[in-house]
Amino acid sequence: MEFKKESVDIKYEIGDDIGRGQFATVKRCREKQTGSEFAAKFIRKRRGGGRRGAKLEDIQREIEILTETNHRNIINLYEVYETNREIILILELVDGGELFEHLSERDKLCEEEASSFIKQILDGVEHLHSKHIAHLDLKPENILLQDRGSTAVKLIDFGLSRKIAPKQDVRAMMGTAEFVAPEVVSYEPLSVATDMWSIGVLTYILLSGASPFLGENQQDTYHNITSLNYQFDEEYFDGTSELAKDFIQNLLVKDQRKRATIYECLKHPWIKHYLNHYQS
Ligand code: PIT
Repeated sequence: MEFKKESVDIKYEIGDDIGRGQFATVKRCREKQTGSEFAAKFIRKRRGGGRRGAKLEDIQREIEILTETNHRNIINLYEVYETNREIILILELVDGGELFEHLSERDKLCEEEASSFIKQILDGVEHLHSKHIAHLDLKPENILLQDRGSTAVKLIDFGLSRKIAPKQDVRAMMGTAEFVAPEVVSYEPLSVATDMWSIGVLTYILLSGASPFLGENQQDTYHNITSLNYQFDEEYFDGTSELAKDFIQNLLVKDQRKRATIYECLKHPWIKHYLNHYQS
């Protein structure tokens, strides 16, 4: 994708902050000619040998992945601008807040609602995995609701995403402790299966409001992950269907090769027939 060198505010009126990351700020913006709204992600470039700002190589990788994807459950990228200090991504505006906030207002979701969110996440992730892209940072903060009151979701934040061809050796220690797979903790090769673990954690949280591996500190959490130390506490899973627990159990599997794939998850009865077996 071409990086435009003219100033972004010739074409767009830049509005309020709607998000913030380590090296980036996301602002609402409006295309002057049409009045259409977008989100602009301003990423500070690393200059010289410092530690402030994102490496150009990492920004480029993020943009390549966003350019390659095109799916209703994945944020769309329209344009890229470049200045001396920043790279600016013009993205689809998703205005309903994080799934994370939706959850904190609701404590936990009924199975119908949880499985309809998970189905959409699976659809987006299937698109990624079919292109050998691993998201590597799936968590409720990176899942946005389309509009207030909407239940349509989109995946964001491809800052850690990687294209991982089969047999390619990609290792990394990153992501949020609660959601990372055992292979991340033990610095073993990652794959698209690394995302499937996170989907297991996400499903567990949506259904119970509790986090399966969260410990007193990060070290505890990592220990719980590598020793597969979790259970379906009756306190939180009272009334949850066996089908839902089976779905989670197929994902929280230590061996990546034995973990359910995206295609297996899409065929799981909890996903396929979610409208028929919820209890409210
Ligand atoms: C919105 C609204 C919002 C945040 C975003 C978009 C962020 C999008 C995003 C962030 C990334 C990335 C791709 C998209 O790689 O509150 O419309 O880090």
